Amino acid sequence: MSEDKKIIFSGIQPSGFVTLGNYLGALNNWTKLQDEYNCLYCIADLHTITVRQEPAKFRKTARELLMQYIAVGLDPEINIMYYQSHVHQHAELSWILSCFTYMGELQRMTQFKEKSQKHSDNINAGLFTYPVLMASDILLYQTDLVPVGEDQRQHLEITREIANRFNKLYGDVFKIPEAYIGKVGARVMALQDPAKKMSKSDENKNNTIAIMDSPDVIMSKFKKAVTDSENEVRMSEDKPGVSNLLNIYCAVTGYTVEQAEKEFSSSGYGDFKKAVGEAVVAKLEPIQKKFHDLENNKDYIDSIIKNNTERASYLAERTLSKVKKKIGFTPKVR
Ligand code: ATP
Ligand code: LTN
Repeated sequence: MSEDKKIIFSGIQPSGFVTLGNYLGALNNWTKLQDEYNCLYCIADLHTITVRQEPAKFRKTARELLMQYIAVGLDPEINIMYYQSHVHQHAELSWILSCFTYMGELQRMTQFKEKSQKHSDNINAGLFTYPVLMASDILLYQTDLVPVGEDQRQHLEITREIANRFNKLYGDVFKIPEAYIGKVGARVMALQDPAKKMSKSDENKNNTIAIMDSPDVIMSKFKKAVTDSENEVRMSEDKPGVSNLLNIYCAVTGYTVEQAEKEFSSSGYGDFKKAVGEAVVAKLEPIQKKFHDLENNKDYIDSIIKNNTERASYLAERTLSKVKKKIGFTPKVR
């Protein structure tokens, strides 16, 4: 890591195949940052167990997520990409910071409210303290910027609160991070229900496009996407389905909304949806190819995991040991 570059940290949960929402809201933006910043990207597997996982499938999904990081263009020699559960400092700092976080703050988190509604049979304490673990991820690396989608903004705010609170008590221990939210693709909505965000753990697979979906599947999901009773391709709050498709189209092609509206000014929804599907298929094709190449390269992936875990652990330990000292824990006798 070069000392003069700012630090970027982010993560994605291995809770399923990466969606077009994750790609446009997060991964695609990350690939543009790797030269200018020192970037760390974790596979947030500790966060994932806030919802029950089937062990074999979980392990496979986590491995595939790392391969998708690489396939979208994140260079594992430049960026530090690793599993959160391999770096024990995350869980340790999370306990410490949970003692500097108030119940009231956590109760206000919309993700907690949403997830506890969705998993009403398993509202566990981890789901509640999820933002503290996320704050620990970020603060461990003295992060300057956190590129995430709009849905994570609130978690960033609480991270800053916790860091400021800690710093006030103990001096400048943590860098105060800022959210870094891309404009295009910041929030991709579910195709069948554009009032909610596209989410990789959604049970209705017609709501999501996985970046590994085949061209046929992608085309058919766009064909089924909800629009409205008009037949006018226009960005508008009262046209959430069409607006979402336009947003996707612009994000993958690089066109502005005005350009896209003009392009489809005399098209019906059928043609419009087909064009959106085709643009997405074209964008994902090279990613899918790279992913399949990586599937045949087990040793390479293993070596990435080993090296990057070591790099992350070293940095994480620097902050954690400082935190422990400041708090007044008794030093180990060597
Ligand atoms: P889950 O379904 O398990 O909650 P998710 O698909 O919502 O997963 P996360 O792992 O929580 O995704 O998020 C990974 C990254 O993708 C985050 O930076 C998040 O802001 C971004 N992201 C997630 N969903 C969307 C979306 N629909 N639009 C834009 N960005 C998104
Ligand atoms: N909670 C995030 C994933 C995540 C993350 C992080 C993002 C875990 N740790 C640290 C940014 C920084 C999510 O669900 N998108």
